[in-house]
Parts: sequence; structure tokens; C-alpha cells
Amino acid sequence: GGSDAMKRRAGESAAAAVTDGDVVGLGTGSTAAHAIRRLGDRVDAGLDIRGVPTSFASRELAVEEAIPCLDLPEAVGPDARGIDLAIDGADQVATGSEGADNPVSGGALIKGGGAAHAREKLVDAAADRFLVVADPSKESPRLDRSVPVEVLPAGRTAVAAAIREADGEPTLRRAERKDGPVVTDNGNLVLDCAFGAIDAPAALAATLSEIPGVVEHGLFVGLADEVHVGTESGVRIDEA
Ligand code: DER
Repeated sequence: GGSDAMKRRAGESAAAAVTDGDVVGLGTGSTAAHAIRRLGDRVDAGLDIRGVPTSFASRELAVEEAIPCLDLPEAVGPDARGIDLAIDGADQVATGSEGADNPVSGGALIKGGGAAHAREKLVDAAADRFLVVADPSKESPRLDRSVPVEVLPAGRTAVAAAIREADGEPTLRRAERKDGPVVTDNGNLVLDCAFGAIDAPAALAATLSEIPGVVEHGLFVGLADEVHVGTESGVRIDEA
């Protein structure tokens, strides 16, 4: 992946977009963590915000940074505050040869490397603005990484069969420091599904969403508003 300095520049660039009184979706992963730490500094300096964490990990970090948090139902709903902006990382960002105005390639992401994409998508989609934070290693003309799919444990073999039907190759995500599979914050399993180059992310997203037993997939199509890319020399902000 990219260097930590580039991730930090991206995270701090997005954190700078937060204004007093905002409700901020707090993404998961090492790049979003830089944004959360910078927001912690700004809260120390008097910024008045509420965070909406997207995982156990991002809630832990928000508590460490003394960022007051809301549960999702307090932030989203008819008489709730709403989420002003969400800051979250990505595993891959389609830069698209046709340019950002192409609905297929503009604003198409793969997320889920941290197995947090179910709650991330809830928060990122609910936000008025969704800022992606990344380093250049995440950018690609087309999406071609495996797509993480959170599945009900009982449904893992049925979903795997459906993924194969859809010309994908599913792999149950094994844990590193635990015997057996990764178990998500929601108590589910993750299948990493390889489809090769994904030319029609919206169509694949719809196919995955329809599979019984799928809780959430890591294709985020048309949700991102901006991409803050940390570079060697600074930050590039692209309209998604
Ligand atoms: O799980 C996710 O979608 C995260 O955003 C994650 O994959 C990005 O992680 P990183 O910022 O540590 O690369």
C-alpha cells in the first residue's frame, strides 16, 4: 500500500473539511484513522462535532481521541440530525478512462478490506457528503480487486455457489490471529470474490445485492463525492 505520510496527508485533508457543529461519519482503516486523529486534535482545540463510528475499531479510536459519538439511529432518521459528511478509506478507486462524469467509472469504489463495509455503507450513504481518503496505490482505471461480501454464516455455501454462477471466485476470509474465519462486528463471515476487471460495477453490485444470504458487498457505486489523494508532495482532491 501507499506510504503512511501519503495516507496521513489524505486523512488530514478530509478532516480539514469538517466544520463546527458537524456530525461526521468516522470510517475504518489506517487512512481514515489519520482523519480521526486530526479531528481529535481539533476537538481538543474546541471543535464541537459528533462522530458516527463505522466499526468497533473506529469507535475505539474516537473514544481514545475524546470525540463524542452518536449511535446510528441518533444520527440518521426523519427527526435526527443527519450526517453532514463521512470520511472513509477504500481498497480501490476507479479513476475511469472516460473521466469522472461517466456513471460507470466515476465514484466506483471497492471497500471492505477491514471487513467493516456493511456499517460503512450505511454511514457513507447516509452522509450529505462522502469524502474518500486514499493514497495513489488505491487508484486504478478500472476496479479489478476482489469484492468483499459479508454473508450470514449459515448462507456461506449458498452464496459461494451464487458467486460462481456470476463468474466470480469466492474465498472465505481466514483470520490472522484466530483459528478459523474472520467474524465481522455483526457476527457474519466474509467471502472475498474475484471477478477480474469489473467493467460494469453498478450491474455487479445489483447482482450481489440480490443473492440471498448476502448482508452487504464492498462495491460502493455513485456514493462518493470527493476523493482526497495524499501524494509525495501534497494532496489531490478529485470530484468522484
Ligand atoms: O475496510 C475498508 O473499506 C477500509 O476503508 C479499508 O479497506 C481501507 O483501509 P486502509 O485505509 O487501511 O488501506
